[in-house]
Amino acid sequence: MRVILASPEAKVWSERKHIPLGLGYLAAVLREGGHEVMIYDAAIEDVGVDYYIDLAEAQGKPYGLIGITATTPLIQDAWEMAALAKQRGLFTVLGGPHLTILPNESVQPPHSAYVDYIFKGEAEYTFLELVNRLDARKPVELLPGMLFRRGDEVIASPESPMIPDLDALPFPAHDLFKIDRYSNLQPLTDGLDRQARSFTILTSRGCPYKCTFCSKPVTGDTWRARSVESVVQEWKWLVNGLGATEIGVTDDIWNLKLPRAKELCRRLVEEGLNTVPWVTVHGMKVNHTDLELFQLMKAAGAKRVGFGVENGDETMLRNVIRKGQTLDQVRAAFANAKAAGLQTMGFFIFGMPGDTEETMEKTIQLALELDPKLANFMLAAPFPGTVMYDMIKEGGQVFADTWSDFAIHEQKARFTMNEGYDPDLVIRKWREAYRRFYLYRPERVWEKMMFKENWTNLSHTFGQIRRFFIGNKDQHAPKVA
Ligand code: B12
Ligand code: SF4
Repeated sequence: MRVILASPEAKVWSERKHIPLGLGYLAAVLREGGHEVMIYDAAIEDVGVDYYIDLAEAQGKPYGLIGITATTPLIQDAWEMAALAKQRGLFTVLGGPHLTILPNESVQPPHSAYVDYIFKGEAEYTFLELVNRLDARKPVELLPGMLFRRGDEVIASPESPMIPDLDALPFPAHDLFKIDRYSNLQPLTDGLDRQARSFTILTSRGCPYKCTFCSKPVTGDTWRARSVESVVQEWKWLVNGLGATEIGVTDDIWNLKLPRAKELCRRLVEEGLNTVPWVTVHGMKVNHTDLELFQLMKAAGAKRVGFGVENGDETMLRNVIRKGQTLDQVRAAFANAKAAGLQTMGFFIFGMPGDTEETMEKTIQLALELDPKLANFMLAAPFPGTVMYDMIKEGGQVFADTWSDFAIHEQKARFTMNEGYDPDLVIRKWREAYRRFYLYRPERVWEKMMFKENWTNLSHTFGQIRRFFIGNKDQHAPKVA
């Protein structure tokens, strides 16, 4: 069967265009199963998915099915895409994080009119099985993790599959991505090549930690690793076969097992793969690092490491965020990474329940003290299924009207708490953090001025200034009755 795998555009995150790796995995498995697959990523396409559907139809090789991925803020776009594909007669299948948390919603009216099947969890094998059956015109039966509607009845599997042996999977179909259209992995930051051929790689899936803001519907609290050898082989294909000039490790926690992480670095050096710079896109966990790891990473070609710091207050970190790390461990990780010659990045969250002027001030102070190359300050967003969401449901109020309001980088307050919480103050402190980190320090201003991209792309530069330092009038929290 000819299949389109599609991702809607993340409008709120226009800066970072990464390959949707989950679709790459699904595509690889379908391809091995004998199906013909196209990956459509709205973030990098100039035309709608209907263009490709119509084109294939006109060429007499129509697509039979579309599989659409969705995170929570993108579900509305996923529904719209499914409706469009349904009008053209395709089977429509939805999967991904949002469908794993709230699968039922999409098999209810009005969505049931255009969504045929839902998959929860890691769906490589189950999705292939469905496509095989539809292709062979066999009756569809319930598969693990699947939901669908038969008349008035919703047929639903309680499972949410996870692939036990990641080495058994083929490498993602990296060759199907229009890689020239993706921006580099961290274009918000200076120093990496904007025109890089940027691929991402997953060396493990999941994370055993239980940070209260983190939404991990697909993997839960598991951690499953690929063998170092399998990772090295994929890395080799990216560098030697596909001409990667930048690689991003996008695991939740690739360094959970320190010896394995070190072994991977050593193997990259042995294979001569250390000539291509790589970054840990979403961060490493500070309490699973030491100086030797950073030195080995440096030798293996790593350029920049990111760490989830989150908050500068020890009690917030321990009791509210439950990060499982101390401020001393944070300080040690930054010091060691810098000593090894790596650029550092820090991720900080503003406005968790319990955050006060004092704790947010401590967060700003910590960011200034750690002084990473890049500080990324985010506003807390309560994703359904997280402990944080439950905290707010119990003792506060969520403001979001639609799922797209959950986008992390839409800079407005999404909730308040009944006591001791001021959403307007949160936004003020968040903006103050950006000003104090980037604007009020001459060396940082100088650094930005020396960054060519800030002059060659002025509309982008002004957009960033407005977004981070000035803001929009409508960014106040709604008044609670
Ligand atoms: C890399 C990444 C990004 C990258 C690239 C995203 C992209 N183009 O795909 C960037 C930085 C751009 C990004 C942006 C955002 N991200 Co992001 N991202 C990730 C990260 C770290 C890895 C994604 C990944 O490759 N996973 C590995 C693959 C194998 O898993 P998967 O994608 O879930 O796919 C499997 C299943 O879900 C399922 N499946 C997925 N799609 C489909 C479709 C069909 C048809 C079927 C049958 C099955 C299926 O099968 C796949 C194979 O097993 C995850 C965390 C994580 N560990 O997943 C967060 C994560 C997905 N992101 C998240 C969020 C919130 C966002 C943003 C919305 C942030 C924002 N701006 O507000 C944006 C939205 C962008 C988008 N396209 O959705 C949340 C989602 C939470 C939620 N409840 O939805 C996650 C889980 C992080 C977290 N813990 O909070 N992200
Ligand atoms: S924020 Fe990071 S460390 Fe915490 S649970 Fe999520 S993936 Fe794990």
